[in-house]
Amino acid sequence: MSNTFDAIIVGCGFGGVYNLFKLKQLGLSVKAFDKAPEVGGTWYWNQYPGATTDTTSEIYRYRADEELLNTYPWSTRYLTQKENLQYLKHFIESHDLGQHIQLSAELKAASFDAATSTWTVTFNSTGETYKTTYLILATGHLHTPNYPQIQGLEKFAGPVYHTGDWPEYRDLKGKKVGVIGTGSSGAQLLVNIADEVSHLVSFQRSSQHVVPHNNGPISAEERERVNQNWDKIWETVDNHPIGQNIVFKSTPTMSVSAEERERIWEELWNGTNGVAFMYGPFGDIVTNEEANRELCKFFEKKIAQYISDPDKRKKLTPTELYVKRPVTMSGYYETFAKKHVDIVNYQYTPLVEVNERGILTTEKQWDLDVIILATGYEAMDGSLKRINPTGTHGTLKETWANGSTSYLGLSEVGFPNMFFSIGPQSPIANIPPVIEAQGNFIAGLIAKAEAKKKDNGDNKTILIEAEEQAKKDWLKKCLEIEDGSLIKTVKSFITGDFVEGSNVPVHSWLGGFHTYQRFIKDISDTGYVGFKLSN
Ligand code: NA7
Repeated sequence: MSNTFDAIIVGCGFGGVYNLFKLKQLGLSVKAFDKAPEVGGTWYWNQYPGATTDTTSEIYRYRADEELLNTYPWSTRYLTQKENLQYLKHFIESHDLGQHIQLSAELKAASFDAATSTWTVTFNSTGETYKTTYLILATGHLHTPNYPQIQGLEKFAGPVYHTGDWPEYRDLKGKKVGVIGTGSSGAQLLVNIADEVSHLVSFQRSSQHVVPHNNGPISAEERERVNQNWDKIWETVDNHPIGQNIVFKSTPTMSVSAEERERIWEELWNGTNGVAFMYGPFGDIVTNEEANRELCKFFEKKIAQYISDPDKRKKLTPTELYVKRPVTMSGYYETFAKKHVDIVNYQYTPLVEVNERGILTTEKQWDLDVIILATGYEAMDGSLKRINPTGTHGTLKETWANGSTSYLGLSEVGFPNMFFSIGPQSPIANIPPVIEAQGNFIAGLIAKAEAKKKDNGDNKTILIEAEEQAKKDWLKKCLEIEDGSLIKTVKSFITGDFVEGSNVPVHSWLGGFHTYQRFIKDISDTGYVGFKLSN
């Protein structure tokens, strides 16, 4: 195998595979690498019981492949981890991409050489080295697990697992299990293991609003309806703030009567998911505190319907606004109604330490056989910082000493011909459409550089680099939008400040997937403003 490529992609999850697909269409020589022994990225590493998409199945896929959209089967409203892996493998097979993929290859170093305008990348402890013109880091924005610093964790006698590092079956049958964290991973796990363990304790730093996702089988008729409406479905996705197949209206919450609100929310509770409450029939849930508090009251009533024990109810009722990543999982409150399922809310009984036997809180000692960390990720920039490529003026970590930055969530000044698939300041949304929007943009830029090289006729590499001013303007825009949103009032991976020691000016583009798509389309339509192409 030659050691020189036009493009190297790091990561073979949904992002890496899409970029491989696009760059092969340009006729480039491309190799995609992944440290895992299988493709799948997040869907390979997250094999904890119950791992499922929280986006509906018909839109958790590549819209670029219309034939596959029409023929590929799925069984339920939400895709299981296994189905996602199967889909990705099928996509790779149908487009004959497997020959361009190398697995069990962990990136160790990447550096840019200005004299030759090439990137040198080194894999594995064996030091296999490759040269490339373009480097795409598709390493996953939710990939590097967040292992929190919990006093005494290393003293625990039993195994400690992390939901984000769970590539194989683990036996929990009959065990006393403690789960720390209740984001989407924690909620899915708790519901799915409750009946096989002997005792389950959920340790919550802050309790979350959990809305049913109303999963169920997809009938042949429903599937046919989806097939008949593809264009309309993707139009809806393109107009939704987080890229969902949910109609998003601008109606202010308080503009309708209390009875009407109640009726609408009841309908959502019984038929949709958490996202529909945030970005659905009302347009101001994340911008108007009064509207948000009204919704929280509705959720409180719901929790009370499921949990009769007043102590458990208090611990399960969030005190924060409904602005975190919406957690959506049916059966969550029913699980806590079970006698062998307990909750510890740090707000009332803080964790003191982990010891050999389990977890000690200010209230009591919880004896455990297994501890599971469902504590999320060093989101957006964690994997990129670990790779820490060296550009023209130093390393990425040096560039990000005051917080991770980007231009458009996909490039960084000082790192020519290097791109991120979902870097910092990318939109928080249904992931496949964001991957496609960014992948199309990157492929367009590379096509432009390749055409320029051809026109020049000297075969000299064209360097694509974001301009400093364009990056500054972009970050200013991101900050302004964040300022106008209630999302910043609560810590989460979206705001980027929930991992100890993290340091970010603004983690995500909160203007919505719909506006981001239009914004980057305008940029590509006007000749990729903000990027300089030089050699
Ligand atoms: P999330 O959504 O980031 O959730 C992480 C959870 O872990 C959340 O409940 C956190 O509590 C909790 N956490 C984090 N650090 C700690 C410490 N130090 N102590 C106790 N609890 C902690 O990650 P997920 O894996 O669930 O989901 C990520 C995405 O994957 C999700 O949005 C879907 O798109 C799929 P907090 O709420 O911050 O108090």
